[in-house]
Amino acid sequence: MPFDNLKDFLDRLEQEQELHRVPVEVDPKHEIGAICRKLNVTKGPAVLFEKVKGSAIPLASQLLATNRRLAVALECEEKDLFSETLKRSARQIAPRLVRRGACQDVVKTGKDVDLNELPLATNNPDDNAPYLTAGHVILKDPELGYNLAIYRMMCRSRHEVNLRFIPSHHGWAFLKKAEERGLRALPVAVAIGVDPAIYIASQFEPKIGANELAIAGGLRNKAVDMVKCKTIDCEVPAHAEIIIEGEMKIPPRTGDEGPFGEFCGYTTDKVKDERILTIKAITHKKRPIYHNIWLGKPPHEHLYINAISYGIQAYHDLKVRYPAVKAAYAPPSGVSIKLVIQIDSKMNTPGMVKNLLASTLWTRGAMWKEVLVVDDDIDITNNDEIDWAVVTRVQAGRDTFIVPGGQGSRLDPSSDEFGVTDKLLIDATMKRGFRGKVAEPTKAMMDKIETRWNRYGFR
Ligand SMILES: Cc1cc2nc3c(=O)[nH]c(=O)nc-3n(C[C@H](O)[C@H](O)[C@H](O)COP(=O)(O)O)c2cc1C
Ligand SMILES: [Mn+2]
Repeated sequence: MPFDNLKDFLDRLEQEQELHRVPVEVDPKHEIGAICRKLNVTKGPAVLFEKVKGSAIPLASQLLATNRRLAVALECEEKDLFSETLKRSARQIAPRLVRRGACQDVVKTGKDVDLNELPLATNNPDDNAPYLTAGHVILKDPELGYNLAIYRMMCRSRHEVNLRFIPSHHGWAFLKKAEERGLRALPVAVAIGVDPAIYIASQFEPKIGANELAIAGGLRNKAVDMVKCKTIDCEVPAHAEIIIEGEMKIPPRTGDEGPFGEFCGYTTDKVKDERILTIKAITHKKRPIYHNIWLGKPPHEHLYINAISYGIQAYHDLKVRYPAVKAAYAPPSGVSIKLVIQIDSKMNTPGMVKNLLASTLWTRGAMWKEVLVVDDDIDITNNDEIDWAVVTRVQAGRDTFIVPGGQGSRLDPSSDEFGVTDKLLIDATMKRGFRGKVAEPTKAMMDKIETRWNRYGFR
């Protein structure tokens, strides 16, 4: 059964002993961020801060910060996360319009709009201001349809935030379309606190015009119900906890944004001139829950979700040319610029892996800085196994390649100011002449002990 809203998901997490409630008051400035950092390092539970200083609204964080919780969100086994997400994201179910939504139980417009009523966190010490990090931005265009993606927002005042559209992401293209159509403003709807399928779908990067809300429908196997916004021409998930309705003027007004602790683990030192979103309405449930995403030094949840969503994208790009590709994963410690590809070892024909490695350079916006290909006995979600494959199956002179000075991510602080970086490609598969035979119990024996596990007294 799909989750109908964030509260449903929190209830399930609580049943699974994956949610911790904090009853004492916490400070959204730095204290919540420090607790999130510790929970990331210790692989602790999701957390609901019931009393946040300065706000009447509780704050949930760390929702999907482990593969275990991702598996709870997708109601599958942890070991099937990649294959299930691949299968379900391909089966798209379009959102449908409904007349009423609990997200509009309370409506505040005009002078009543006050972002300070939300428990916006300042997660890291160098962040310039409180940031809204879990705003699911929904844009609509007559030709392109809907787009769903999380874009961070820096709080500027009671009714203004900076909204960061980068050229490689779709918000930018939707704004350009609105400009071409001669609109005087781009309507921007922001949903905070949604069913985890929508959160996960927001991190898919299908080509422009593809609808991430339909991917969410596929992931949850049920259409997302949408209601019309109160003040702008857009629709939002009816079950969301909180909705922000706003407009980006055309041409946009801009203002300083940053510094901010980025997903790659570093604070960008640059303050950038970014677009400003003017908020026309805030609507919410009667007793809403706010959602915060902590970003900074890995590990953190953004990287766990993108490990799968970006892995699936690379998989689709490569599978058409290389049928041997079985799965792809962007390990969280590799901050979305490291890719691990698993191949069907029986199909490892001479030279194929080298061609495959070279072909990865253009996938996912050419962001990859390190790419490994491994055999199908390697669990690509497990760094221990990946390291083992590298150290026992690679001869560096023969199996690694460097592509000097390629285009990569500007957020990698070791690249130059244009994001130019060397790329490391590693064939970590067993090649002809490999002398090892893996020492482990048979599959039959492993299956047998699995069925007896409780009888041995293990949990
Ligand atoms: C917490 C968080 C903050 C993000 N902030 C931004 C941002 O400010 N700008 C951006 O372009 N992408 C940001 N992203 C990444 C996008 O949400 C993600 O790449 C998405 O799939 C882009 O979708 P699009 O191709 O439809 O634009 C963020 C992701 C997360 C989880
Ligand atoms: Mn998109």
